[in-house]
Amino acid sequence: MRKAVLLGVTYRKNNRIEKNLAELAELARSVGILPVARFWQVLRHPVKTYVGKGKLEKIAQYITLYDADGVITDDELTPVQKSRLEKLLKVEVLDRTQVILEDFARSARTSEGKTEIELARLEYKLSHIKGSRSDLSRTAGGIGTRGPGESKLESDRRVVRKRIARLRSKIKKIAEERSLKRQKRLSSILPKISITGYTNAGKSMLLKTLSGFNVKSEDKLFTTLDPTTKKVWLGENVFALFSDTVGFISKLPPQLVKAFRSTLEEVLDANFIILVADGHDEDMDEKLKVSEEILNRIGANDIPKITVINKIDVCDKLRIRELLREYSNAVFISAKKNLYVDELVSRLREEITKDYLEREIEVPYENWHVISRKVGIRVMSSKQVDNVVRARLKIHPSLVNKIEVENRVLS
Ligand SMILES: Nc1nc2c(ncn2[C@@H]2O[C@H](COP(=O)(O)OP(=O)(O)O)[C@@H](O)[C@H]2O)c(=O)[nH]1
Ligand SMILES: [Mg+2]
Repeated sequence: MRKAVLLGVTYRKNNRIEKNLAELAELARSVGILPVARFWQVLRHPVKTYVGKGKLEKIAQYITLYDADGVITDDELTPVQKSRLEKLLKVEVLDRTQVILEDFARSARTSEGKTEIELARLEYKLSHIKGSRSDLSRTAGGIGTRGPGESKLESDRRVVRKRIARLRSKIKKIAEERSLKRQKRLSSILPKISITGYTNAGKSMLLKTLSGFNVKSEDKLFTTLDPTTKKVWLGENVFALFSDTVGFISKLPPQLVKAFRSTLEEVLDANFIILVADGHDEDMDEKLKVSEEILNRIGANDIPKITVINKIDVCDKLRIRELLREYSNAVFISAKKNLYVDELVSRLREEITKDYLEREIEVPYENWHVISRKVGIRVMSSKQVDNVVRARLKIHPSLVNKIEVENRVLS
């Protein structure tokens, strides 16, 4: 699916539906689908075609007009609703749950997260095989294929159930190994920073802007990393690995809570957490509160965290003043317009090297390029005098001994 029309229903007149559709639009974009139009309808009760027949005619026109090849619904559909919509609109139909699953699948990096998402996908599939029996028998022949017989359905379900059982035991094993691996990664000198926050806060944009801070991309070692992790130069020879993470979602289908959690648990591998909030969103306070609760619940409360309020380019003066008062510890940026991102960078540089030890050393010039590029050494200042370089460094505790032994320490 490349271009989709978004569809929502609400059973009460309220303004949530517009926000839900806006969030759905962002979810669609993040999985590479362009939302071309949005429709919603106030209904008294659910109907078998999700929205009313009259509305569907209008939607069909828009599908043609915009050359859309699909429809995404804001709610999970029953198999009956899905097949009726596809039949009437003659395009592929996805529901919110499927798009979220796809989004999660793109964010998951650990095998635990990936497996958990595959499990959620299979469970979705299973519930849709189940429901499809009565549906198919009623519409058999009408959609060009014969409904599969009972035995085929039974065997389909058995295959899926078997796979689900296998995945469950795999997840158990992975979880046991994880704590071990985590220890190892945390002791690495190159810090890991997780960018977290609600969908649409600007996490991916921030990662993109930060990537622009790289002076050169000579670093072959990291070109094989997945696209959601970037090694970023923070100045003074300080580097960090930044990872985009799965976004929090307002209307998270209950059956996806587990998959979401385990995907999010990747942040437990981080040395720092950046919590991005959309300063232009009137629900920002609430969303920040929920985000912090979720992070605490997965056990991330002991990881240092910086709150970043984004999109200040579209906030008016009054709003900014209000935010400054409320969130005096936050960093205010526009990731898109690259406003104050350098301030965030220097704050991170300080955080990362907080426990580094300061030394002034004298290094023969021919050794300088090795030392000045070593991960774990922050170069505060340096001056070349004849054949030696005098430098003020902040050094990762694990490297101090080696540096002191190999060079002349001035102070
Ligand atoms: N005005 C403005 N829009 C932004 C800024 N950062 C991100 N956006 C927009 O917000 C939307 C969501 O951004 P994205 O990075 O995909 O959010 P994510 O879901 O958190 O990864 C996109 O339409 C971006 O163009 C910003 O600093 N200012
Ligand atoms: Mg994103």
